[in-house]
Amino acid sequence: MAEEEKKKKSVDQATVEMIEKASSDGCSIVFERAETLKPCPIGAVGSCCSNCAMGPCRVPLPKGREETPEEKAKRRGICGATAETIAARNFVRMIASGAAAHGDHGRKVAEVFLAAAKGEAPGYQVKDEQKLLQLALELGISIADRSNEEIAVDIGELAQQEFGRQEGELLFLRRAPLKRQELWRKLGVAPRGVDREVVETMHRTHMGVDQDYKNLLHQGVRTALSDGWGGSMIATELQDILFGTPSPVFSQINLGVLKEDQVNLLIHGHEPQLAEMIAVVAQDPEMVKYAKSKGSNGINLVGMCCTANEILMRHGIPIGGNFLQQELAIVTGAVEAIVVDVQCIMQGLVEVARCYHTKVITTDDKARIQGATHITFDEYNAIESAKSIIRAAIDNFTNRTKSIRIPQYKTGLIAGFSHETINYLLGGLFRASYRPLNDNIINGRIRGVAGVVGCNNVRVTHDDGHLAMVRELIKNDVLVLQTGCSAMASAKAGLMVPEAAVQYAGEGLASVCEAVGIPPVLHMGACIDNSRILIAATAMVKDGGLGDDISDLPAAGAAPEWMSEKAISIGQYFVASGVFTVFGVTWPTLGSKEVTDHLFRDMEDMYGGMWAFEPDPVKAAHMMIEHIDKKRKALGIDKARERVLYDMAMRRELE
Ligand code: BF8
Ligand code: SF4
Repeated sequence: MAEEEKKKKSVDQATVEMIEKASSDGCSIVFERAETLKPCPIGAVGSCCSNCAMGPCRVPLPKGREETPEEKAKRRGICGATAETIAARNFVRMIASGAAAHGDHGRKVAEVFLAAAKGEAPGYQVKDEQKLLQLALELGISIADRSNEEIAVDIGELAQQEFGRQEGELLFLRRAPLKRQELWRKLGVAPRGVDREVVETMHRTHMGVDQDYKNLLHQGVRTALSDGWGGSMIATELQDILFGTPSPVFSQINLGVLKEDQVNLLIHGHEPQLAEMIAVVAQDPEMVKYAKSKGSNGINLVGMCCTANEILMRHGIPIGGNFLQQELAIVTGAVEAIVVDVQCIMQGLVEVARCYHTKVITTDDKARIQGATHITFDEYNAIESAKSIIRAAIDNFTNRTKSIRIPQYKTGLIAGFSHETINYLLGGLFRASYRPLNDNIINGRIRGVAGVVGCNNVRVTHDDGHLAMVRELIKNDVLVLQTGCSAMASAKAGLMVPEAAVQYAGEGLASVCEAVGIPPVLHMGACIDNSRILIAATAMVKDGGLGDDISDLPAAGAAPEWMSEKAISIGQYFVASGVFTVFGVTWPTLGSKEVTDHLFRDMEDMYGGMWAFEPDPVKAAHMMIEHIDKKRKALGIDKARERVLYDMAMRRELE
């Protein structure tokens, strides 16, 4: 592989080194598969329908020119479905799948939560009493003279009902700014139950049902809202109560956190109930003793993908890396077991593991992988389940074969910026508020706020899009909130420590970060925790001075390296909540101008937020900044920023 070619695969040195090692070990990984398997250009833009057995029908646009009206009229599937219908159907199916993934995660948390409250899931109990009581009050559940468990049972039952709710609307919609709630009701997109919206989308996109692209996209919005203000939010809230609300915590990230002399147990996936229990049991002296009996120096627990974010936020457990590094962790030759549950787990792991001694252990009965070892993680017998998983990893320590090489890269980071933490850090324990943030936005030191989230995608240089965008934003005084694999990219590059403010942020943002002692880029958790960003945005609105709806805020969102259907659901609920949201890599409706225009333009008139597509991350950052400035102007605070900048120029002259 030429040096340049390797550089293009990743900007992360640990990743580059392991790609090289994989190739010299003769082991096929995602970066290599991406070279031989190119994306289908027709499917990539949403112009292929496979919803019935008369197809698949491909309806591509003519290459390199506009289509004629005659061509457009003929661009239809066998059933007569237009290119618009096909693109819209594909798009809203992505939303349904993403919302289903987040929703099912939320449902599982609710189940464990309820079981824990009833005393049926030993090992789990309420960790954050304050949040439990607050949520009970919010949901109208009586707390007088009742035990935490009794209250939790009521909350758990109510949460479960949200999935199967047949009519009315999701309870957490009430958390949004009033104006936003009214808009959703007026437009008819306030979601009923999470399951109901997902099922209806699947029904509507079945052959021969909904064949009006605007009507399809309308249902897509409703489904996405059932994710952001439903499934994901339920997951985040109940996880916080059960496992603790995150607060600032220091840790380290990148493959260099693996330890040659210890049993390395990687935990990968999304649902924290497994990871939480493994984190506890791995510290059990009996387990540590067993690990030592095999010649190791202990057990090193390392996270991967969103599960990593969950246990990082709550326990400071180090992160091995983001999505495109999952196979590479195995390539180090030092991983005894990679324990997985659901979502973003590449089937390729099993093939890569065959090159080394690593055991891939699946734990969720709904997510098995051929060739992996399956050990069911039973939440009702969690401690024992966790023990047998850890024992399997320990037993594998003596089987190490291939040369071990752990890339010596790891970076420090501060994580744990939940909504509660931000509120407290800014306002103090007794007067927790977003006031200082709003004030600094109004006075122009902070230009605005951006959520930069989402995946890695092997079709673009690993981590490059995230870093280029985030650096550009903070340089221009935009405070960045992050989740998912995007957060990990910034953490690896050293953007999530307070010192990064002076080094990379504009003077205004840097001065605020220094005063409060926070990094310019805040880690808010896993992808389901994008619901925390919705809550933070709402808190900003409620604190006053920045308009009366999320769409008034000088804010924007982005997923520069997205790949998952979950990302589309997230993007759509951000847009429908009033946020301008720009995606990179590729855009799945480009096969239809009408559908794309509806998402990119009409939605702004409808929701005050809209989609955009820009593969160049720096250009995308400037689109976000432009949108932020537009909102500042509408709020009448654009002049304040000019004054702040002038002051600084003057200050420099004086120096
Ligand atoms: O839920 S950012 S690659 S790990 S989908 Fe997957 Fe994307 Fe990573 Fe987390 Ni989110
Ligand atoms: Fe083709 Fe229509 Fe069947 Fe889709 S639903 S595969 S467009 S015939």
